[in-house]
Amino acid sequence: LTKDPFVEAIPKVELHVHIEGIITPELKWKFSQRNGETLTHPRTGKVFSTLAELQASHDTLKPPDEGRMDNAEETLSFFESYYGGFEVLKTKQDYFDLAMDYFEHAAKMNVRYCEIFFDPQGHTRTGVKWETMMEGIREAQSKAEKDLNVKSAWIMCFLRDSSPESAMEHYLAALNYRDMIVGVGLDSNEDRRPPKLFEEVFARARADGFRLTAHCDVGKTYPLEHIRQAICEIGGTGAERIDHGLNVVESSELMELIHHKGIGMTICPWSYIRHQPMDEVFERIRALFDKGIKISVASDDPAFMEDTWILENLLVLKKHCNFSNLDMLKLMKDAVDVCWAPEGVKKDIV
Ligand code: ES4
Ligand code: ZN
Repeated sequence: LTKDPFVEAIPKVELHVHIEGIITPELKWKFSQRNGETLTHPRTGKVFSTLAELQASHDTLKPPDEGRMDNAEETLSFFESYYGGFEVLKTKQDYFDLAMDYFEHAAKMNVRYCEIFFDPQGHTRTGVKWETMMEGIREAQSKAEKDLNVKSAWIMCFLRDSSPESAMEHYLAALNYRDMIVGVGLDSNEDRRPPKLFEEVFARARADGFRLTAHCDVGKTYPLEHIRQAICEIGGTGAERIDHGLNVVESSELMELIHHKGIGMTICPWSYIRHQPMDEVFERIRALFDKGIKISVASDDPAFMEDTWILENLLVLKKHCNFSNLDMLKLMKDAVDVCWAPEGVKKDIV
């Protein structure tokens, strides 16, 4: 990707990035060394005795044409590796450093405001206390605002492959930190887990003043019915944004609804290129844009997508959708429109 001073300079809003998607092998190594923990392969139990070994294991997540070893025993699925990585986070300092790593990257790319996903259920199950996690990320958030001019809010995601009861329990616990949290979402494995399963917690969150979003159709194709529930039903009248959901282009009815309701779609090109043909990905994104749907481009999990941040996602999109500088500005303006910052903050971004 060639350098693009115009895109670099645009003040940015990032609305789809997982704090746990920042965990690189380098950060894992740093935290485990600092905490005196041994890192082991989750399947084989083999101890990683060097950073290079850990990096090699992480590399197995790359798409098959990039040297993936097809050794079934050693090759972890994306979710195994991703959620397994939470194990390295033990202390408030770990959470602080992780969040600062994101904020420092964000500041360099002129991100002025971001909404960052976190998956509390993935952390409580490793035995981490809410306070450790929340106070660590809270301190990083304050420091980023003060020293880096990056403002932020958090979106708590429920693991859709866990139970609705667990989601509700975590929702209630998170209310102690509600000043930090702007919305709730749904992530992890979508297989046979439609959004309506979580209606109780979505309805409660909406009644309590949280904004709603949900991941749809990540990586694989899931039923359009999941998107329909997300945009029409959850929380009573449907979510205000959807995360991914590129397969809506197969339904003119859903496209119409998203457009009509002014629902924002967060789009993370590098996440799709891993699984789908380039042409198809960019044709689909182009179709959403041409329809006038509000798109917000973001990075999803930079550590798992060969170090691609919001800037690289914007650049690959510009190139393959043939977007002009003006189109790129339109994308950023739409991101501001669909973000959940207070009006005063929105005015400062643009
Ligand atoms: C995720 Cl469904 C999904 N895809 C990619 N990254 C994720 N992080 C949490 N859920
Ligand atoms: Zn995501």
